[in-house]
Amino acid sequence: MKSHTLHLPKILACEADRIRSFGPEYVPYADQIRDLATRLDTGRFHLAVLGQFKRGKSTLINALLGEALLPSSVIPLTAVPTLISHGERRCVRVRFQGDREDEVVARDSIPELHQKLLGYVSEEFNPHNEQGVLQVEVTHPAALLAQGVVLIDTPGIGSIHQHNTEMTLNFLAQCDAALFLVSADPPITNVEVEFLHTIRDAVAKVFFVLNKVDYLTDEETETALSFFKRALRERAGIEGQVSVFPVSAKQGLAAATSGDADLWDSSGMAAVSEHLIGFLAAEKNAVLEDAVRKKALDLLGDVGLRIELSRRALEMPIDTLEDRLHTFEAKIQEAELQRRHAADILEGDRKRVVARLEEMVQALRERSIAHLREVAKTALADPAGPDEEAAQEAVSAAIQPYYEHELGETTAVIEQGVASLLHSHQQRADDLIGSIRVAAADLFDIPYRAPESGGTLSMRQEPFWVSRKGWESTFSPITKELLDRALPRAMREKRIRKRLDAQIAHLAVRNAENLRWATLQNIDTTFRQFARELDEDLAETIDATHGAITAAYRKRKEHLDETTADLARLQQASAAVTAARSELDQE
Ligand SMILES: Nc1nc2c(ncn2[C@@H]2O[C@H](COP(=O)(O)OP(=O)(O)OP(=O)(O)O)[C@@H](O)[C@H]2O)c(=O)[nH]1
Ligand SMILES: [Mg+2]
Repeated sequence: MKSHTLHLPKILACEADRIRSFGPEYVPYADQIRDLATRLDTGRFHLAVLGQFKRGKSTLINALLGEALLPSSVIPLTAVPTLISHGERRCVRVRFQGDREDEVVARDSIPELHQKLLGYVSEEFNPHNEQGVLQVEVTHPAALLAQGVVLIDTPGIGSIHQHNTEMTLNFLAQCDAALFLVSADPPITNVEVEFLHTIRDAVAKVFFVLNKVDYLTDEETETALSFFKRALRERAGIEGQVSVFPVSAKQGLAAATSGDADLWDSSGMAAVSEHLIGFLAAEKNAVLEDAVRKKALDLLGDVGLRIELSRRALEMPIDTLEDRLHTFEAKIQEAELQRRHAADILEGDRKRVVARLEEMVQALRERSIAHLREVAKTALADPAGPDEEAAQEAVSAAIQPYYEHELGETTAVIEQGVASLLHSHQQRADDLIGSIRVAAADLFDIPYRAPESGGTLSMRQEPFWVSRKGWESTFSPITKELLDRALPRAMREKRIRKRLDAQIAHLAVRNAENLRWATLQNIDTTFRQFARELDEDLAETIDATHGAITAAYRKRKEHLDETTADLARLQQASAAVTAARSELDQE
């Protein structure tokens, strides 16, 4: 498999150069093939370290990096996802929600970077993520990262800090694989089992790690491992052989920082790290390469079709050519009409998604009022008598976790709905575009091979909500004006309740509106981009087929044809493309 890695980019680069030499109309194909080669070189792979709070996620990443860069602690700590990718120098970039500019620190001193991270990613110094950090990006020279993997430290789930759980759940869509950590001290919990179900729905590949085995004897480790594997089978529904890596991340980190190879081995970290490197070198590339190879074959198919169309158009009797050109133009007109119908349906679908969102927001408004009133009611039920300020505080504290959860749920529902709608539009568009190619090939007697890649690499197949910027609407807390409007404390409970109710209703409307607005923007952008890309694809296909035929036709009409030379050139190009296709086919 590794030989592919060396081979494929070279073949692609070579073909890109050759195709470029066919003429200016072939340059866009050459560029796309070159992009595919680059994509192989830079293919980034998101590997998230996930688990309940305090299982040692940050420590394990530090062990993999070989130094104590990420903050870790005995209290729930990581509050913001940290993405660590390869770079010559250590650098920390803090990205904020909204318009605030990134903060960048590039230093070689680990304690300084550690301190910087502590200020932004930790629950202690950035409680409830009050600084509005979106995520933190770190570059680091560790060898593992040079493979194109991005390690992601995530906030632990299930702690008293509910917003940390939400942050991680909302982040899952951006992960390609996960390292799921449990620890030897408490056995696997229900929260973990439930979380695992969610992870497996979202992520293609999960590795399992049992951490903190330094607390256990060898015998106890064996017992803990078989208990964990059984739980994975029986409670998390994971079938077949599961391998679980027993490790001590803490010892691994000590080994890495002191350069103690024996301890690195016995900590279990050597096995984890080798396994990851092996996986990245083999499976990761295999998946990416297969997609790239298919896409390259499709592009070569397009180039071949274009060449053959030009060739036939130069060769056939001019009357026949005119005839077929007419028939083909009628086909194109029909396809354009169908595309307009499809655009109308797409617009209708967009409106239906928006209507669904409006319904969800309406329901959320009502639900959130009920929920927050319940919070206020519980707070007011203090036996010492109703305390308005305490109730307001309780409501304030409940707002962020509540709306974060709701945001996650709304996103999931809308995302899924949009994805399946666009998927069927995509299929219809692929059929339409395919039918133009087939018609051209049929009319001009060219063998036709249907595309293989099914758009696997095209952007619109990627998660639609790739960027969550703008999603993290700042949840409105109780504002100063609302508090100031509050009357003196010595009021009867009923009046307090009434005032609180009004404040809650106001908050519910504002927060639901924030969520509605951010989601609406995402829906609109997604649909607009999608429609634009379909139109571009259609225009490209028409240019490749109709453009090639009419160019040849014009040449002949204007008696510009040096047909023999042209034909010889095209024949050569066609043979080269056929050879390249069969080479890629055998890869
Ligand atoms: N004994 C032992 N302690 C460990 C090990 N790994 C981590 N710890 C300790 O466990 C505590 C939590 O470690 P962290 O790395 O902060 O855990 P985390 O999963 O990142 O925690 P959150 O970010 O809060 O979810 C720290 O006190 C670590 O020193 C281990 O292998 N053995
Ligand atoms: Mg952590």
